[in-house]
Amino acid sequence: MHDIVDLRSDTLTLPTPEMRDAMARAEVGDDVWEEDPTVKRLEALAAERLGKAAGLFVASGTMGNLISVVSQTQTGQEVVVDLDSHIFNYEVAGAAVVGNVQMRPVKTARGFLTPEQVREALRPANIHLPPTGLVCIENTHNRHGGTCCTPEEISAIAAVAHEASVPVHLDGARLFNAAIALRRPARDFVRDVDSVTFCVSKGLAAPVGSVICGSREVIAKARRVRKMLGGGMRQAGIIAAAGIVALERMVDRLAEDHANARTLADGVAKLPGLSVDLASVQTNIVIFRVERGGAAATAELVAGCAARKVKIHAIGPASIRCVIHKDIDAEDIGRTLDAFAEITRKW
Ligand code: TLP
Repeated sequence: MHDIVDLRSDTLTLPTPEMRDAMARAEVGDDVWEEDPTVKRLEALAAERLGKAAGLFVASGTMGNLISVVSQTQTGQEVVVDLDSHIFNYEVAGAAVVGNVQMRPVKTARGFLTPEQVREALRPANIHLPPTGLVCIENTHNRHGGTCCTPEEISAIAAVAHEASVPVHLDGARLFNAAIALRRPARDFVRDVDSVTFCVSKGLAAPVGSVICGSREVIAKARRVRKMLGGGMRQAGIIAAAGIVALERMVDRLAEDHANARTLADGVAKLPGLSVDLASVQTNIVIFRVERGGAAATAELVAGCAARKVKIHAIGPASIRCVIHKDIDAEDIGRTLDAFAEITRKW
C-alpha cells in the first residue's frame, strides 16, 4: 500500500535500494573515451541478453530510437512506422528534424504492421519516390495498451524488409514485458532486427537510460550519432550501475505487474460507464474508455481520483491509460477500483 497510487506511467518507478547501493559503489571512467567499466558491463550484458554483438547506453528511449533511425538512414529516405507508434506520435518529430527522413505511417489493426503492409509500403525504384530507408516496429505497443507481437511476427516483417535490403528497428521500450508475457526469451524477439532499443527506466525501475543493441557496425555508427546529439556521457557508470540491477533483478517480477493489470482491467470491466477491451490487456498497461459524459466525465474521473491520491492520465477525450509497475501493489489496485466505483456511481 502506497500513500499515492501513481498509475500515470511506469517511467515513474523509483530506483530500488539495491540500485542506489550499486550506483554509490559503481566503478567509473570517461565513457566518451570508452573507459567506463560499468557502462561497458551494462552494454555487454544487454547485448548478451538480446543475442546481439554490441550495445550502446543512451539517455532515453527517445534518444535510442532517434539514434537508431539517424544511423541507419540517409537524408530524404522514408521510414515505415505504424500510425499509433511512439516514434511517430511522441518523439517530437525528431526523425524528421534531425534525421531528415519522412515518416510513412501505416494504419494497423493491433499496432503491428503485417508483412503484407510492409510489402505495400516499401517504395519501388522511381525518380518521384523517396526510397524506403527503415521499417520500425514497437513491442510492446504503448498506444494499443501494452499488446505484444510474437518473435515469429517480427521475423516475418523483417524478412520482407530485408528482401528489399531495408533494415528494421524495434522500439522495445517494454520488450521485457513482452518476453515475460509470452514466456519467450527476449533474444527471440530481436533475432532478425538490425537494431533494438529497450528502456531500463520504465518497468525495470532504473532512474535513467536505455540500451541500443545491434551488430558492431550498427553500434559503431550509433556511437558517433550519440556523440553528435550531445549524448556522449562521461562517468555514466553511476547510472549504468542501476541499469545492471534492472536487467539482473527486475525482469522476472514484471509478471506481478501483469497480474495486477489484469485485476484492474477485470474490475474496470464490471463498472457501468467504463469499458475495456480485455483482450488488449496483455502486459502492464490498461487503457479503458469512459462511455458516458465525454471529456467532462473523463476529467471528473481524473480529478476525483487525484482527490483520493490516485493519479491517472487521460490519453484522449474519453480514454484513460493506467500503467502498472513495481511501486503499485494489489492493495493499490483495490483502492483504485474503489475510487473508480465511487466516482462512476453518480453517473
Ligand atoms: N513512453 C512514455 C511517454 O513518452 C508517453 C510513457 O509514459 O509511456 N517507446 C515507447 C514505446 C515508449 O512508451 C516510450 C516512453 C519511449 C519509446 C520513449 O522513452 P523515453 O521516455 O525514455 O524517452
